[in-house]
Amino acid sequence: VHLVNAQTPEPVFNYDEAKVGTYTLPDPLIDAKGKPVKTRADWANRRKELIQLFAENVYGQTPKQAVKLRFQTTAVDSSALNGLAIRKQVSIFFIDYPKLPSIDVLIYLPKNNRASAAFLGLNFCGNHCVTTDATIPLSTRWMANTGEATITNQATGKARGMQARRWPVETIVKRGYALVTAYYGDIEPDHPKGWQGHIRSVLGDTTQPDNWGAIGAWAWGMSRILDYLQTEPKIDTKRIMSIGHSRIGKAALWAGAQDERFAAVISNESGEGGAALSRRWYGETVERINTSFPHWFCVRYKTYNKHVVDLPIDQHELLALIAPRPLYVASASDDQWSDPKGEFLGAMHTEPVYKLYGKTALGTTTFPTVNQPVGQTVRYHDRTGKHDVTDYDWEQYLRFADELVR
Ligand code: GTR
Repeated sequence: VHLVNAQTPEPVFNYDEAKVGTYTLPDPLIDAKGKPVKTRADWANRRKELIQLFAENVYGQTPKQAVKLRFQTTAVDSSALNGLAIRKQVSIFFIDYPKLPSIDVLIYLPKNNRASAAFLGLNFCGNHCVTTDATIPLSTRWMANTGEATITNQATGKARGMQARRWPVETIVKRGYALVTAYYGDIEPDHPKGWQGHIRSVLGDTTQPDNWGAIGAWAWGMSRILDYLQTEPKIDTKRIMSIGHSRIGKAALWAGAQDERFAAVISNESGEGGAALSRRWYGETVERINTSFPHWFCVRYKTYNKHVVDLPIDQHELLALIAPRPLYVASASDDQWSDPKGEFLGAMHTEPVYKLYGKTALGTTTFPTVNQPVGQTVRYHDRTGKHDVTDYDWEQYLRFADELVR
């Protein structure tokens, strides 16, 4: 992964369950005025309130104005992946902001007679790193330096296919799903000054403590890709899933929380500021993330660095905003920095909200053993291995999609 700021964990990070401490989580079904949320209609209001609370305190406000888009198909290959798929490349331009770079979308479509469900997820290192396909243009956008693959913040030929292992395109397409991806740095390069020349330089208000951060921008970008997909006849617009790993997983959750057109959300090791409860003192903390990555969240989030208990929300409520849609939260047992238990508990505490819809969320309060997926409308696994996206993870996501995103 690309660490923009070196991670120098200090003072000492807690990895001892006995030292997590006690905490009381805010109740998603008690509104800001202390009134209980009893019906789906009540929840519809509470939902808006929670989105506002996350905007004011965590991710910043997503600008509401509609932005005019122009979609330009730059390439189509009707026999990609040895004839298995249609590969399409589409650039999204901003009509009123011609200086902003386009979002360059790479799409693999199964050759079906019907519209396909799709996984929509941003990538870390350019569309050229998702596949070894040498006809995909090498992105010229800013990239974090990673040895030979990126030199002076530019991708080199060595970057081709670098993260192909994380994107099993062939398997996805064979299972009947489309894959839609774009480089997250097209929306905003991942460094403190990355907002300059990108969407946050033209929308939002930088003087405000709840001006949006990079995660907000990435989430917004996912919704703009979704806007494009609404026009793509080969995609079933009612079955588009938001998916993301780690920091991009945080964005995938925030995108799915705000934009109900996403039919389901998959969070792969999103950790702090994603699926993991903030009030647990375990692994990464609010203070650490705000220090390592000051540009990710709104300025007000930093005021909670030493006062996490004062947050009016916790991350289980972000997950609850996906209800009643299917949600997958995944952890890895060697990725304690992301706090697997905290991610499990985040998923678990969505239960009362799904219940309002007559649905079972996780349906268990027992942290599962490794490689044992659990849950119903909300699913969870803690696989063995490190911070990554593996075939095991995709196997579970495909089954989840087969069963729940029909
Ligand atoms: C880490 C960060 C995590 C996670 C991760 C990643 O350095 O502390 O919150 O976002 O990066 O994106 O891989």
